[in-house]
Amino acid sequence: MSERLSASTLGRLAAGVGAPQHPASVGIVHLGIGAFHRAHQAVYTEDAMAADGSTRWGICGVTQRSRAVVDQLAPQNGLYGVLQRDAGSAHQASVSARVVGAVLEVVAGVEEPHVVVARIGDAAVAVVTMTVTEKGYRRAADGSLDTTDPVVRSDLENAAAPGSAIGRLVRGLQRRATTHGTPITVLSCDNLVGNGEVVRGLVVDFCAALPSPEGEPLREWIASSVTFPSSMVDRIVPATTDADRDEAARLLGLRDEGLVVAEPFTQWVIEKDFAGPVPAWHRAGATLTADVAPFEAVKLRLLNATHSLLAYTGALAGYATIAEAVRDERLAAAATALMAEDSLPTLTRPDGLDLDEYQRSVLHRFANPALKHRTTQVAMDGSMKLPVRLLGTVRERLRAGAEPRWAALAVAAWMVYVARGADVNGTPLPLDDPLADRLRAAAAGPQGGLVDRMLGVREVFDEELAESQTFRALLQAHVAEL
Ligand code: CS2
Repeated sequence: MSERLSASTLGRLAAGVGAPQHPASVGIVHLGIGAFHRAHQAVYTEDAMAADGSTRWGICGVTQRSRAVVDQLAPQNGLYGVLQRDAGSAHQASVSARVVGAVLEVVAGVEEPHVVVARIGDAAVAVVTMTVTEKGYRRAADGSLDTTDPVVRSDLENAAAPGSAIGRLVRGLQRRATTHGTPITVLSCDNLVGNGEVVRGLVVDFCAALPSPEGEPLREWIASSVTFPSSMVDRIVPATTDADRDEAARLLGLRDEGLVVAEPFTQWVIEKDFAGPVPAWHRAGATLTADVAPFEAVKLRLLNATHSLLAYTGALAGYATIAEAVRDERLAAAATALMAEDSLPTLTRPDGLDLDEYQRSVLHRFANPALKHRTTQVAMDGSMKLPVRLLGTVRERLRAGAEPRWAALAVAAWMVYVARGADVNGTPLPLDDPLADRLRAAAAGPQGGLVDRMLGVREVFDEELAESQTFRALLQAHVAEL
């Protein structure tokens, strides 16, 4: 049994493993320190510090609900490894490892909400980044803040112990506003359309729901001192397994409970709208631009949409991983057609991006057999993901008089996934979704009425989609075939 990775054992790190930076202080608070943040923004931040020699961009990572990441990282002084898995040549996958030191603190949000508020309120902190997943924003069906949500309600009433991501953020901003008032940048890194605008809107909703002597001055301060740039993030980061940790122990020479695994590809496009200083992310490979929207649409509608198609059709067909699903010729053909026939006509080409090459690269990345990205992992939270990655395409194609056949296949496969709850071999498929009970209730009943019942779930399908005869007919034909 090898020793555990930490500041005191770092000297024993195996030769050839990339060594970490040592930031001197915290300059970023990150809400939602899951595997994705550790393999993406934290790596860019570490590389940015290495590029310009700055040491002020240590990260204070906050867990949303569980304290698992605190238990993984606190005994390791925030250090963790990133295992990069390349598909490699036909015979040999290759793997490389580095240790990242950008995370200086990890806070369990549920246990220490006051620490989160104080950290966001700290004048040395200039950036809050967020990966709280689609459901973590607690939006109502119309996209506004769900003020009927009990956690949001409690955050509105009680300033001391906020439990929602938006509550923590706004209470931290309030601390800044009422102490030193130093401007700050809030940067969402979740897969949402216009994620910066979304967060700004939710923050404004939160302020508006506060009693006006409290909410109004806060809203004004935020309008003048906080920016909400949008950003597009991309890197495939499957859930870490025990086998990954065992392999990392051999590679690092030290045991690492905070390990994350990722593909070689990584991309970050950030809207250049900062309220104060930010790390030199552009020197670490990030693209700063005036308009993120075209990049974001390309990523959501080509990559994420196709991911969901492969996840539902693949899981139903009994494939455990995305790489296995995309090796099935019929599924690969459907994925290719979804991108080329349905998504592509809705996209504007971002400067410097070749969209044909992009589509090929998506399939190539999905086919990486070393990643073992589970279809059921991508299938999670379908009710939150489908509207963002598929239904926009469906709506626009229908309006253009076209039949979004392949996007409809993805949606139909999701409906069947929910209804059947098992793959072709009878192996159960988990329904991990905040609306799980509602979806199960809608799916129950004869298969003939499945599409109608599912289209009635207003949190997912608006009236326009639910009433489209074309969409309904496409879904019915696919469900009958699946
Ligand atoms: C995936 C994404 O789980 C999912 O829904 O589609 O997490 C995907 O791997 C990332 O967005 C890639 O950047």
